[in-house]
Amino acid sequence: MLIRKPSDIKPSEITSESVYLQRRKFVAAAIAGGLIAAPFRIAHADSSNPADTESQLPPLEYSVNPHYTVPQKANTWDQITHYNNFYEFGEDKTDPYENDGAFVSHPWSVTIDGEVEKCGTFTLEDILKPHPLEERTYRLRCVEAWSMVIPWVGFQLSDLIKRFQPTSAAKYVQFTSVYRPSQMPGQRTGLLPWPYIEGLRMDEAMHPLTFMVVGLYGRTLPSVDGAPLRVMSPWKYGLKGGKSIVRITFQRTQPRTTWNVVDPSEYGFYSNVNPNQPHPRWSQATERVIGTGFFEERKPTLMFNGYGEVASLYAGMNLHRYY
Ligand SMILES: Nc1nc2c(c(=O)[nH]1)N[C@H]1C(S)=C(S)[C@@H](COP(=O)(O)O)O[C@H]1N2
Ligand SMILES: [Mo]
Repeated sequence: MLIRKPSDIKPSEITSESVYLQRRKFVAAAIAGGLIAAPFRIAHADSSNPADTESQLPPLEYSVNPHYTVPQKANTWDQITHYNNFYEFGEDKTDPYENDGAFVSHPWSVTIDGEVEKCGTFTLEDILKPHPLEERTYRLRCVEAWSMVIPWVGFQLSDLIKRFQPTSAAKYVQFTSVYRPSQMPGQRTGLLPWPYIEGLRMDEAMHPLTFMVVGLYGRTLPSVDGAPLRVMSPWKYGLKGGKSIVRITFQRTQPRTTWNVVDPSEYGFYSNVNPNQPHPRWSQATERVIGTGFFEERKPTLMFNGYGEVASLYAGMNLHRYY
């Protein structure tokens, strides 16, 4: 995602997608050939076993929800934690795991405010207490046309919303990510307007697929994936899933979400996965499947990322206008 205005960027700084992909493939080939140490495993492996220091993350108590699985094999722990978008730590996919060393996600508190009966600031423990955790394996499709399959641990957002009782005026939910420049080097730059803001329409937030994530592969969520709490609506592009959430605000009006503010022509509020709605600078018809080796697999992108059950949320809406 190019975020600076083209006029601010020296031609020498621009990496075209194809050059970028070639570079990645060179790196992949070098790793496969044993030239350099693997920063993550290239081929699909049976790896729920983290190989790095985050294997120290505490295991969680949860049950597997058999309702939410996908036929594809899940990506490995190392792939899911070494190829991230988390601009608070920098722009490149490897920046989060390189730059997250100072980040502290415990203790944590979350403010619930706006059009809601039970507003206040709560410890993460109080937020989580009534919710049994479950594992759901979801597809993740980034707007940049790559995808992964990820076994998250968490709970349904609708259960949290019901607890806090939004008023009838609440039509949208806004998620605010943490602002902590001392621990997040990307926030010491103007990479994005901080803090990162995302949001959903109320019916999208209440949809059973919308998940509050606190874990990965049965362990506490690594910071690179949005510790300690992040949101996930798997039929939307990954950018809708705000990480490290500190505030949940119920609103009458549509939130001003970060990427939409940065470039409204490229990133819509809805950001539903839609192979028929190209990004202005690339097609969304297919996606690179992360972790499929040197000849990285490309597969067709499915409407709503394959989660067709959400279609009724958008009945009668022009999805080209509301992209
Ligand atoms: N706070 C915050 N949340 C964020 C982002 C970010 O930069 N900052 N990036 C988004 C994007 S573009 C994607 S694709 C997903 C990536 O999630 P993952 O790194 O856990 O795979 O996180 C989303 N949530
Ligand atoms: Mo993304």
